[in-house]
Amino acid sequence: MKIAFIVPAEDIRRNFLYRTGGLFYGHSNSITGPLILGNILKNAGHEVGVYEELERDVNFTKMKDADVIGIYTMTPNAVRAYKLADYFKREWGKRVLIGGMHASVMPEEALEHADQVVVGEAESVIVDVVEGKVKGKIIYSPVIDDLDTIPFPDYSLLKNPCRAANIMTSRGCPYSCSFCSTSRMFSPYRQRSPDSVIEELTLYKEMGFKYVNFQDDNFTANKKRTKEILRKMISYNLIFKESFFFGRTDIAYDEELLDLLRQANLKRVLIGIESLNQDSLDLINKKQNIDDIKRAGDLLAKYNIKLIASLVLGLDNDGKEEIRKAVNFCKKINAYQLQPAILTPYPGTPIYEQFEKERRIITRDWKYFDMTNVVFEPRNLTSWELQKEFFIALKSFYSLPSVFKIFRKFGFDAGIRRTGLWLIMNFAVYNFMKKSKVKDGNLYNWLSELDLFQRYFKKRLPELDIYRFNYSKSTDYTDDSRNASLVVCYFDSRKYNKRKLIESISLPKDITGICLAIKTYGQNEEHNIHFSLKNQDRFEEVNYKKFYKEIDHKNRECNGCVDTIPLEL
Ligand code: B12
Ligand code: SF4
Repeated sequence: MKIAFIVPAEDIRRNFLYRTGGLFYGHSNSITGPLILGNILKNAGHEVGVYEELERDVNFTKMKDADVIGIYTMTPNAVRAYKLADYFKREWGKRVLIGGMHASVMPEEALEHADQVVVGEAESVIVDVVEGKVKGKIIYSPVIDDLDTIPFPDYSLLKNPCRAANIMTSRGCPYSCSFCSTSRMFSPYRQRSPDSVIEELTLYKEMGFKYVNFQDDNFTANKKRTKEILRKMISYNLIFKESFFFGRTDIAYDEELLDLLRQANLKRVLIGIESLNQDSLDLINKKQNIDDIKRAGDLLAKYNIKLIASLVLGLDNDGKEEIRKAVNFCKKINAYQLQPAILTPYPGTPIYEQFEKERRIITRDWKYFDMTNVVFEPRNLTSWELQKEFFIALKSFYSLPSVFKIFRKFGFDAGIRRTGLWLIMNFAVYNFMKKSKVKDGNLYNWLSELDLFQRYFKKRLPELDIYRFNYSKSTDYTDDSRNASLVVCYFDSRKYNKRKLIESISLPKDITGICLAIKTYGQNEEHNIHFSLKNQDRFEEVNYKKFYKEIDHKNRECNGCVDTIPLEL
């Protein structure tokens, strides 16, 4: 049989800005799951091709003769995955399988677009599923106890360019930070033997790969095993060009490990610093303290290992001040790169459960769940403010002076990359500001408008202290609005009857509820925005012009607001 695997990428990650940023950030590399599954299927006599959309657009006609199409999902590309699956089923009548991170926690949702869904690590069931021997709609695949028994990813199956081979020497992580999805998807934590790792590295050397990334969620979790792998790499001369790995601040307590990492050329590490606020670290169960972070900054510099500092923006105990303090710290210690990640409630994590219970998730449009967009209501800032903080962090870290510093400290190659990132980040900030003013239903514009109205109502009706916002383009917000004092919704005025829509929002009687319905998508913005006040049981149509006048849209200030909202960063 012919099988085509697809690793999709959303529109927002297939644009010029993102792809160019990716070029400066690192070398093209792949998700390994489909390459492993492809290898298993190849060994069972099938013909397999793996296509990834991230680096370049895929010519889908090439898979028109496939008997089965297998689609990988992570949450931020689930929408694209479903769109492709629907197309292949509807237009080509193909049999479609869906698996991966997102489908494993939302199998029923994925099944709406596929013939079968595999939950979890699919190695032990993939052949039977493809060959039609397993007929269930949702198949729960058992975890692989002994990782040494499964084949390596087969890069010859990959139909797009790939400069760096990814190796996973373990699955999962012994820690359990509350926002982390991989430690849950790949649970329990399992490790491969150093010999099996060395065999895989030898293969990549023979294939001519110059770059290898260690994509384990926590490569240094078991230091004894990591050191054994590193020693073997050094003695067999399995050294690649500046390998990347994920670690934790605890590596700084083991100088022997740092020395081996340096010798084996694993000289680029992404570490989750997350926050410099101990309460926040404790809240997310990070099991890390401020001294650990500071020590890691010092020791990595001593051993000349480049630190990619990852911060989580929007934790419940953090506000603007804490975020800026953490960014400044990363600048001060000359971190090689900064990865500000907006807190994202991925399905299947405790943070998702918590926000779901507290009704703080403002959109379920999965494409925004990529850690660069705000999809929830933070505690100490508005969603818009947090979105701005993300770009402020990028702009302040990837500044022009930092380019010179990087040239001096890390050399020419790193300097060129930083120059590229500086340019891209400035473009990204410009794009963000531009989009936030364009009323086409995009998330940035929606968050900025919301922020204005939020302030307006807070000033006007201070007795209302519950403000709930929901990003939705249809009527599916009704359930979420049940406990809300203020509901803000966008909807297409051409599709929905406004009065019917407003009446469908059932606010409890004991709350003086307000329903603010903003209509977009019209030609004339002025006539398409309406406010409706629900006072006790009665909806009142509020004179739009009177309300709107009080908001100075040009300067993005609102006369009735608590403070002003300058857009410039
Ligand atoms: C390598 C990697 C990348 C690479 C390559 C991506 C690419 N070419 O598309 C880079 C660095 C470019 C990248 C980018 C991004 N990534 Co990434 N990435 C990873 C990483 C570290 C390893 C993936 C891997 O090899 N896993 C190991 C293998 C064994 O697992 P697997 O691939 O899931 O496969 C198993 C099962 O899922 C299943 N399976 C897989 N596919 C299929 C298909 C079928 C049909 C079936 C039946 C089963 C099945 O069986 C497999 C074998 O057991 C993961 C973390 C992780 N541990 O998975 C993050 C991860 C997947 N990435 C993540 C994110 C958020 C992103 C970005 C959005 C980041 C950003 N803001 O830009 C982008 C999106 C890219 C895209 N395609 O849209 C998140 C996703 C979170 C979530 N819960 O959905 C993860 C989990 C990291 C994290 N933060 O926790 N990524
Ligand atoms: S240490 Fe990293 S990989 Fe491990 S649970 Fe925390 S965030 Fe996830």
